[in-house]
Amino acid sequence: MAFEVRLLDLSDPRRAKGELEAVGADPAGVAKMVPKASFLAFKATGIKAPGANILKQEALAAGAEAAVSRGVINCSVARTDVVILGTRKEIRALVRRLKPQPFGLKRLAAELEAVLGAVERRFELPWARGVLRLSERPHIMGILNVTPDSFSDGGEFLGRDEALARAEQMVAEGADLIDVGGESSRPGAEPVDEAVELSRVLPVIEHLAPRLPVPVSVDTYRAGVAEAAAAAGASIVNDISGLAADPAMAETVARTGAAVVVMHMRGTPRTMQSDTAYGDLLGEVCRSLRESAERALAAGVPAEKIVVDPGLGFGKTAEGNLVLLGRLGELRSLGYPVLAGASRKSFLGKVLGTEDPKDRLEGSLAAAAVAVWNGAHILRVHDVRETRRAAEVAWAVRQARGG
Ligand code: HH2
Repeated sequence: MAFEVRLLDLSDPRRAKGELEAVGADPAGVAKMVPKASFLAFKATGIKAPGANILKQEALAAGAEAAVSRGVINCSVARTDVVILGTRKEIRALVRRLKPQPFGLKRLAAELEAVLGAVERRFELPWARGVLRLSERPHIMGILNVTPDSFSDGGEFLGRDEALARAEQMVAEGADLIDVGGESSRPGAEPVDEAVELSRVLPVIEHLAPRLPVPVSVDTYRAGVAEAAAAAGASIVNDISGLAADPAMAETVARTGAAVVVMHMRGTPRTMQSDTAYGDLLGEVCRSLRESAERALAAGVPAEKIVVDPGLGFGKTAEGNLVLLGRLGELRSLGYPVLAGASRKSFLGKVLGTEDPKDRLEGSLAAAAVAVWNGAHILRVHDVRETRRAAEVAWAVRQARGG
């Protein structure tokens, strides 16, 4: 090849700047060209047909593209989903053009602008004794199940002393948070009484929270358990129902000052595997997480204390979990840090052909590396030392690549 033509991956603006500077481009030109280097794609739903016609025209005028249902031309459909394609520069121009337009396009412009901002946001999660700088490196949440029946480690850490020893071991291995759970949420699990859940988690959290140098979270969907756990020193409420199971949960989280992880799940652990078909998996997960986050905000939880989680293994097929992991980066549009919990789950067992959750370490580490590569901020895991090391390598590669 006389001119050595090759591909460049300039999706990150910093990388684009570096490559443009490397050819000696004029600094003013670099500033103009960087927004043309990264290509973005957005999906929006329920745009009114007349609005979609205008959107299409304005997108083309801005140099971008908008794919709409063919029925919008003669208004044979009332509304359409749209896919918007363009460089950062073109999308910004489109936003400007949409702002004065009717049929909901002003609102669409605002939402596009919000997502553009969300994608670049950096996150810090405050807790009573410090701040977790979530954008500076991947954080590891060590799992402490004080249950007799959790799918991979049930019955191992039930006592206060065993629980403390296990938590201290995980912190020594590099855990940045410890997640204490008193009810198994494995597929098909029956709920336990609130009193039973409390009797499992409270003594452990009371004992752990003042002794550990890292924040403790409580894995519960019950407001009563969250309230007592926060009073006992828990800093985070990890709610697998995304604040939907208990109507008092959002307000309880706000009042206690705890942070919250809102996870996506369809149904309950008992029923979730009976309906795993989605028309648009990513769309539904994003919509549901946005609703959960809005529930938290409306109750008074500050935005900086909200974390979102797609709920790997909760009401999805094995294939669906792989899709979610591979497309995890799309959750950035929500504007909150992302937690991923793939550790030892059965979709990994399916790929590896292993029924035994403890025989899924390598799969869990590969999933952790993919999650970090795709922008996960927190990994919820059983094997802390191994995940920390795998995550560090994935993170180092990401940094070397330039974001
Ligand atoms: N997974 C489990 C439980 N809680 N919380 C969040 N935020 N994300 C998850 O992916 C998640 C979770 C299930 O795993 P585990 O705690 O190991 O098992 P069990 O529910 O059987 O105790």
